[in-house]
Amino acid sequence: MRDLPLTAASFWFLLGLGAVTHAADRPNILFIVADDLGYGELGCFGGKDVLTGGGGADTFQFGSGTVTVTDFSTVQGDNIELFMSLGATHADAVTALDALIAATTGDTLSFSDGGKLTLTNVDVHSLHTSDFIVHP
Ligand SMILES: [Ca+2]
Repeated sequence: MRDLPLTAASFWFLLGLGAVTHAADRPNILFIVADDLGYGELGCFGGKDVLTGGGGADTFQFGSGTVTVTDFSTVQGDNIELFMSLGATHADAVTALDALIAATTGDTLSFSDGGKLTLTNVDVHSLHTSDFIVHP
């Protein structure tokens, strides 16, 4: 019987094939433990996300979609971290956010990508850019 030459290419191919087979053998399973959570409440199924903080300083994170923060408080030092591009630089992003705050009446910030962030019982117009963490 003649030995097959094991070239570097065939070695890496077989190694990669083994990795694909191995990955397919193990499904990815994510367990989410929650109390009283229905499928319609998840944002991925069209639900609205509701965020509630605690009594101290909280950072609420917002990237897109429809999100309601129920207890935002500047007195407690809460802030909102925005995961979206509002400008090419940090200064541009802050300027755009400042303009958005100035143009907003009521409790909902509406972003150009369709995202809506509602701060229950907060007049968004009273907020400052320092209440937010922005990224370019
Ligand atoms: Ca808080």
